Amino acid sequence: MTSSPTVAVVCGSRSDLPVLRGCFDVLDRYGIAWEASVISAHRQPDALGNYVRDAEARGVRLFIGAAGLAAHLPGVLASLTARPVIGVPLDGGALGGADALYSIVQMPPGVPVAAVAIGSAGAKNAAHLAARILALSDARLAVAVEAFRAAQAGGAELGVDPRSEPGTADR
Ligand code: RP5
Repeated sequence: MTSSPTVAVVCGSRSDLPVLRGCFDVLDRYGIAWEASVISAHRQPDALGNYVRDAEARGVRLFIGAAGLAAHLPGVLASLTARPVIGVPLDGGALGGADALYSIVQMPPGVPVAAVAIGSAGAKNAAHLAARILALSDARLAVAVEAFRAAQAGGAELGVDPRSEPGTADR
């Protein structure tokens, strides 16, 4: 690879890709160049090391690692690079993603991973957090982040009547 994206998204399996759709959409919305790869920390550890070294050399500034089950991928990414790593726990097994969340969030001191929520919400927030980190040194991105916050703030609804919402009685 010769291109130089800003963000590298790595997931542990092709089966993880569908839930990451929101991550890619948000990165696109901010105009952040990204690339995605499928490299398992358990199944292809040497390939992961080679990839991170190559990505850094090409100018990748931040890594997003997404994995389910015993989700060591984000932590191994953080062991291979000094650049920020955001970990997305995925719901891939009997424990509903709590297994991946604990794996990602319980990093030893000195090897930090920023953990986001399980599944698609976390996938989107990984991209939003990446934008906020990169915006610290990117004025265009800082404007885009503030524009998103302003648009989101416009969604408040005052004086709603919950009894008029369909299906609320069943919840
Ligand atoms: C993890 O194991 C992957 O990130 C995936 O979430 C899970 C299952 O992988 P596959 O068996 O679908 O390849 O490493």
